[in-house]
Amino acid sequence: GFLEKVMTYPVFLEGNCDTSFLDNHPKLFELRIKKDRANKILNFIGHTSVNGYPGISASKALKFSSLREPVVPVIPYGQQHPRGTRDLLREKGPQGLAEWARTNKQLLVTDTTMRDAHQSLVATRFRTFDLDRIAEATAHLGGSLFSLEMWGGATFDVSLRFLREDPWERLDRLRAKIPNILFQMLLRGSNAVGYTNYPDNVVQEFVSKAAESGIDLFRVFDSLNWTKGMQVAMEAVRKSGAVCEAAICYTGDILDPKRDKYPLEYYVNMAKELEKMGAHILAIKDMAGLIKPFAAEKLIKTLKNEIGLPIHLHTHDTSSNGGSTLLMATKAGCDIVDVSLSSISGLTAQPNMNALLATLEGSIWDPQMDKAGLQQLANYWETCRSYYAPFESELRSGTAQVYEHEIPGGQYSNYKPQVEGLGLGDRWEECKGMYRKVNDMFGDLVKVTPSSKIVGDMAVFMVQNHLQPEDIYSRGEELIFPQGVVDFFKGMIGQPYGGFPEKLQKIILKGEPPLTHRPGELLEPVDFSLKKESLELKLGHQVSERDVLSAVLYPGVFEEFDRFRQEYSDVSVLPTPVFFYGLDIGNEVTIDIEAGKTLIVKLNAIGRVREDGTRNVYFELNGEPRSTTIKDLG
Ligand code: 3PY
Ligand code: ZN
Repeated sequence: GFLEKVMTYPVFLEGNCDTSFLDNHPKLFELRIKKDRANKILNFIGHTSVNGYPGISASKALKFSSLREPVVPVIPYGQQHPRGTRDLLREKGPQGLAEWARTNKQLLVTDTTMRDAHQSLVATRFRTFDLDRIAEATAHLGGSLFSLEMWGGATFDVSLRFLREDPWERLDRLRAKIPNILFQMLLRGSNAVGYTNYPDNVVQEFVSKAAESGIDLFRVFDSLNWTKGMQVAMEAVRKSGAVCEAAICYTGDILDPKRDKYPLEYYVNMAKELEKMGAHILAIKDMAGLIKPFAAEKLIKTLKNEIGLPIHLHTHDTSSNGGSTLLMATKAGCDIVDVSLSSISGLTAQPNMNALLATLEGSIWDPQMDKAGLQQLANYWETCRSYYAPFESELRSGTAQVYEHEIPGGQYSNYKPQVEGLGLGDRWEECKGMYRKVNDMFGDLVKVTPSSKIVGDMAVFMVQNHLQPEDIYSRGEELIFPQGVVDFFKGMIGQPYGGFPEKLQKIILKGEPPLTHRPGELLEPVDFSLKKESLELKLGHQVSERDVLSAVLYPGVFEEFDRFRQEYSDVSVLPTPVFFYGLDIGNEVTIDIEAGKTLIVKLNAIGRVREDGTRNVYFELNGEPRSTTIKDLG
């Protein structure tokens, strides 16, 4: 029974059981629910088989039977994990690790396959199922990676809202299988993993829980490069004992004298400030892939002379110049670079890891990694990527047009469907052009989540309403602007470098006074215990402290996720092909709902629609007939 379960629970046995023990391990309460777990899963499969998956149109949906199983590299049973950077962090601490990275001659490599690369190619849709299955092999074959970026950015939002899985559980599952490599996340400063400023204590609590749950390195940025918006997060990271990597977002072109708002000195000054603020590592976050190869060389060389921190370069390959950029940066003394496994690289994602390693072979920078092993990992992802085809953008090759529109890689794969969803698909070129016009109108901004989303929303609004910049100035008073745009001009995500364009600010705020303080100073702190009580009351069951954080960060979204989980149980156990596309008659799938408990599900028939819009779906579950009734939404 319950007691026995508690007494044999690993965390309990380790003695980590103060009063929050039961709150933090809701798995102990799962006994009751387990019985109808299979029914819930069948309901979900029936529903998806009949209605498809929300957000995937019937014309884009794939067939379960056309998708292959990936080959998971076999790691000999009992083989020890290679010693990795996480062991080094434990031994040396964040400062010592940073010093090691700075003085180490070989180039260090971060793999973004599990976060930014899929955010940028397939709108962050990679599921825990596919990540989990390759985790063990990644720990072994990628054992000499500097870090794995596997959390943060849009993963939180997309997991809860779209994939209906708990991002914290993803972290737990990967952490359990990858104990040796640093886990890195992207943190949007005061916007945490959301799109708006949160109260300071929310950012602090989030960082503390994320570190406790296994994040070793936080890349902190502010979407306007406003260092005041990074301070609370950076201090929280340092306090947690994790590595504090502070990022400068790169925009414009330091080699173009006409783009003089962000010259070389701008970046040097900000780097010095971040060093003073306590960064262990400095990141250059080139979210749109705008840093050209010679610019990277110049910037890295200068920064290496001006500051004493190791430098971590992040870029996107949208132009297809990414490989050249990384090579020039490496020659200039860059310490760490972001790349992704070949099959999930290029285009709006990171440059190709396997190709970069081949380039460096035999040079003084050669990280001497397991190339054959990394190829196996790439092969695994090549198969998995096919499951996510409906989320691919139609970009087929690199494009120098990115130097014009400046759309971040992580936004591109969302912006395109956003534009299509509004019926503006045939005006895509116009939308990209308007994005740049809005940027210039807003005073040439750093564009990265959430400032990039504001520019995108304004551009779409203008295209939709057939407006040009001059119309905004002449008839702005009568227009109702998107709320995000109004909030931005109010100062709700901070202050842009060089200030707001005043005339436009007056028009958009319609006389309301803007904020000049840091929003976090004005936002009421969240009372977490009160929030926990009200959430439990609302949901009718116990929640963990991590659930409370999810609910605070994503109000409404978390509650809906929870309702979904009550109705269908934990769907992260489903293989991706059945999760997105359901089954056709005669298809069979094997589902491990937990260790030692397997469901073999075969779809036998789908009944006719009845008067009330429902249908019966007939399955075979582990050889026994089962049926379920679902609502036909078509
Ligand atoms: C994010 O904030 O999600 C990003 O990837 C920014 O580049
Ligand atoms: Zn990025």
